[in-house]
Amino acid sequence: MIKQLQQSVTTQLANKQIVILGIGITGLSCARFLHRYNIAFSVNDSRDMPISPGDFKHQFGSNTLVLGQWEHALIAQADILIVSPGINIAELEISTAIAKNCDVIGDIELFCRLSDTPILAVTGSNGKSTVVSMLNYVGNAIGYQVQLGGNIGLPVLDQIDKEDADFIVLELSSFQLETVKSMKALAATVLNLSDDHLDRHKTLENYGAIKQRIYQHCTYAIYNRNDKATKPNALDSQSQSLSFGSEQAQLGDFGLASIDDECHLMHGNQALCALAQLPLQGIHNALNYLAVLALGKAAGWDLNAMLTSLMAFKGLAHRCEVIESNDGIRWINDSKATNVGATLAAIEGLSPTLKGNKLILIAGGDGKGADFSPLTQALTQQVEQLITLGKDGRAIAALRLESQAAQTLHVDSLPAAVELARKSANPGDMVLLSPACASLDMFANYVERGVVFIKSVLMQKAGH
Ligand code: UMA
Ligand code: ADP
Repeated sequence: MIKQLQQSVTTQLANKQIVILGIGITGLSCARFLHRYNIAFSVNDSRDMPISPGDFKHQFGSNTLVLGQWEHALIAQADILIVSPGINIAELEISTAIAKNCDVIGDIELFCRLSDTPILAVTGSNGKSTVVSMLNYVGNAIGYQVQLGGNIGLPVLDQIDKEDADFIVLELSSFQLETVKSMKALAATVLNLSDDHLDRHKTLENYGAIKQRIYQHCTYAIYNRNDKATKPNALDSQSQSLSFGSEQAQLGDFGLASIDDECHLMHGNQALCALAQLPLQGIHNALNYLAVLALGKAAGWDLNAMLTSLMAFKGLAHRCEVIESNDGIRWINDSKATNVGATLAAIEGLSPTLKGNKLILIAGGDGKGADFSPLTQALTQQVEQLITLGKDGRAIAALRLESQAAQTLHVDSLPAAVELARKSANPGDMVLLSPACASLDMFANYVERGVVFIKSVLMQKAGH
């Protein structure tokens, strides 16, 4: 495999002018990869000091580094431009500099051109990290060599020459899919679609069309029957489709059914197991389980073996994560809910467990241009008290009824929100941090936001 890879790299990349845009996680992995294979490249990053020039020289020798602005002349002479996902090439400063015949790609596209490892590809507005982590866990547990890469924070070019893998599971964001052209996934899915990243993609239609690129030339297209925007618009004649959804499924598809008053995962009309037997609860997680089973089935994995190992998968931090607390209040950290769809899923998934107790929601942050109105019903009917913060917190608060004004408060920090929630919560009540917004207006990322939340909860518990 490595020998083959060396050959493909030489054929496709030697003697080309290669410019990497952005030197974050992705850009660094691209630079490391090219350097490993002795391919010359330049890097351009518009920030002043994303890496120190000394560090760059130490790692990458005499390859060029230009920082502090977009360098038109450098971009213009590129044969291949490898763009980091967070960089919007529609920005005039970049788009006007790109030469007509330049091959504009991302690290995922480069990976697809160089590797023949079968790909299980996952996108969607929510649930990507949960689904790819479960799939990776299950695949390895049942005896395959499975790698995990992509938007989850593991750049694919760091994986490409590690060891021969049976499968690679890719988490793909819309930013990454924008530059994907030649992926031929063994199985691909769009889990769901709701407003996200509209500051870059402008409309939900455009965002949805970018997500659809995951299905290009795939063998199995797996879609969510409950969300028609996930259904493949067009498929190659040799592609097959499979689906999952919250109602009873047709033969071969995946669904849910109530048996003896208990929700069961189903494959066609065959009951697989009760949802209650699996660790992650809520309808959104039931759909995640079905997506994992459908992807694994498409890869030829044994359904029963998958179910057995799914029982041991405990879920990821910052996604509806219960904070261990002995004050009787149910504190839930859902800091990863960076869009409206995730917050709706949390409220709808957790409300049935309230059993008459009240739900206090902490929400707000940077809404990335999203329309918050799909939250209206949940905010007015299921949330007793709403505490908002951040840049767009007041826009979320505005969805509440006038009669709820006394129970709708805006604060200027997350510890202040926790303090306020603590004062009004009684044992049995739930305090849910599920912001429906990105964290970047107040925190480095959602992890820091989640950690601040947990610390504030635990500090109060200790009586600080
Ligand atoms: N940069 C510029 N000018 C700009 C913007 C960025 O020069 O206008 C430079 C920055 O100075 C920095 C580099 O670009 O040096 C950062 O590149 P990037 O924003 O693409 O981020 P990476 O560090 O490469 O991380 C990216 C993904 N980030 C984004 O898509 C914003 C990571 O997803 C991903 O884990 C990683 O590649 C590996 O694949 C993060 C994310 O927030 C977790 N993703 C979004 C999401 O999940 O909603 C899409
Ligand atoms: P992503 O990688 O797409 O951001 P995560 O698995 O990290 O997805 O979860 C992000 C947020 O979405 C969390 O708040 C989580 O509880 C919620 N979530 C997980 N699965 C789903 C789903 N299928 N539908 C809606 N929300 C979901």
